[in-house]
Amino acid sequence: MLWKRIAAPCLVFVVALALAAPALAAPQDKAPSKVQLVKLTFDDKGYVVTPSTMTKGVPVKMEVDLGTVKGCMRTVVINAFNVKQTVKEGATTIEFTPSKSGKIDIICGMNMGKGWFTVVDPK
Ligand SMILES: [Cu+2]
Repeated sequence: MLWKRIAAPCLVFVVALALAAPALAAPQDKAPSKVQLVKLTFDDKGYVVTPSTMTKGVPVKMEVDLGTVKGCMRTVVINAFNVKQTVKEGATTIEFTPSKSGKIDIICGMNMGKGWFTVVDPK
């Protein structure tokens, strides 16, 4: 019977495809590397980063609070990571990846406002 000779290999092929499909469909890109969310505010002493410790090599999203960070303080400079960004309404996130550990300074564009945070090596 001809149909059996054709159907059997066909069936094997279909089963093999079904088994392979989940592997093929699995996303090839790795899970997105985690992001460190921090907040930048300003008090009577200067910039305040919360939390004040970040991990080296992990991308940072720094959300700037326009309610306390005002005027020229909105030009945020982090020389260690080549960051110089002026935030404004609708664009309050500063993104960078800490490439070295230690005490990192934040200053405003005119070197008036000051603050700092700490970067630690990954565990
Ligand atoms: Cu300033």
